[in-house]
Amino acid sequence: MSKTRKILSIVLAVVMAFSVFSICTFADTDTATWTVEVTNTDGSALPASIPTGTIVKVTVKLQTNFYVGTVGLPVYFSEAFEYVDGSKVQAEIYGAGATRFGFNDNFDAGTGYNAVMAVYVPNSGAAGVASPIYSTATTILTFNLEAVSEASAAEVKLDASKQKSASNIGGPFYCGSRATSDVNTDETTTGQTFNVPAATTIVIANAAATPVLSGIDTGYVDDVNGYVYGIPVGEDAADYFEVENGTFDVSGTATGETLTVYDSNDNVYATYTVIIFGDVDGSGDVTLLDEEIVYGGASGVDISDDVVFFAADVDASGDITLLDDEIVYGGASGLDVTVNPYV
Ligand SMILES: [Ca+2]
Ligand SMILES: [Ca+2]
Repeated sequence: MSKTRKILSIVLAVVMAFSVFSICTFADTDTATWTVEVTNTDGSALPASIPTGTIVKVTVKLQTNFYVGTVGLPVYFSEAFEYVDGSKVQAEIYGAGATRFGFNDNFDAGTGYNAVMAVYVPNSGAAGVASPIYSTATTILTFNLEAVSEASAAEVKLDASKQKSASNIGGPFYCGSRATSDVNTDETTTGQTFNVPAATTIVIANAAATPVLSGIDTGYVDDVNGYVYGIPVGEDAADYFEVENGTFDVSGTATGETLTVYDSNDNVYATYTVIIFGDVDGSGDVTLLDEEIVYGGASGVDISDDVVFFAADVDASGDITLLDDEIVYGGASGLDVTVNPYV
């Protein structure tokens, strides 16, 4: 038995002892309203469908018209989800340092579901310990789940049938009620009305396979710089690349244009900047206008644009010199400029 389980067992034993003493007391006007929210981990709304591998955040809130006693909170989720180890946060219900916690991330949920079980017991000897009334919905538990397999309607839910009651005394879902904030007074653990929300259902789709962009013929993918090059002047850049597990388009064949890679769900996966060596002004060909810029760079004019600099360094030396200018001048005069000086 792990240390966590052992502590949980002790806490549960304490809870059971409470329930034995409290079973004769009913408070049928007491109402607890539970709320379950499933969001992205930053709290934003989930999209209509999430891919496997997505981490979602579950937030459980409680609102009461009574002073909150011992709480047992099982949260159920379809087997398409798995609890993310270490992700749970339990609220200090009875004041800072005045709450004893139990948590089981592998609670017996029955067929078709996994579950976590959170337990809160006031530490009656702690300074400042008091039962609160939650007059507004108050977060008492958050944890994360990972979507691990495809599902058309994966559920996250509380289960009203698990509520502790006179006829279901072993029910794990309960919230003790007190008449005052004094945690040393008797509490009732059955008889409260629980308002439990309908299950939250989530569509989990298989994650798109990772797209892989590669060059055809002289086409070259420079993943370090985010550039694509190796395209002869006057040729169509689209003919020099291909994508496995996706598609791509390219905005034009000139320095500074963009090649965009999409996954099989048509989501943008990556973008690259097109480089045509010697075409430093982005016109798509190599002319004396390009040569002027390279000559300026070789003469000490600062070329601060990384893309322009890369296209002007046609000998791949790492700086702009008169050797680059000579090559670009040749290109403007009809000679070939290498499509990839890095190979
Ligand atoms: Ca040009
Ligand atoms: Ca150079």
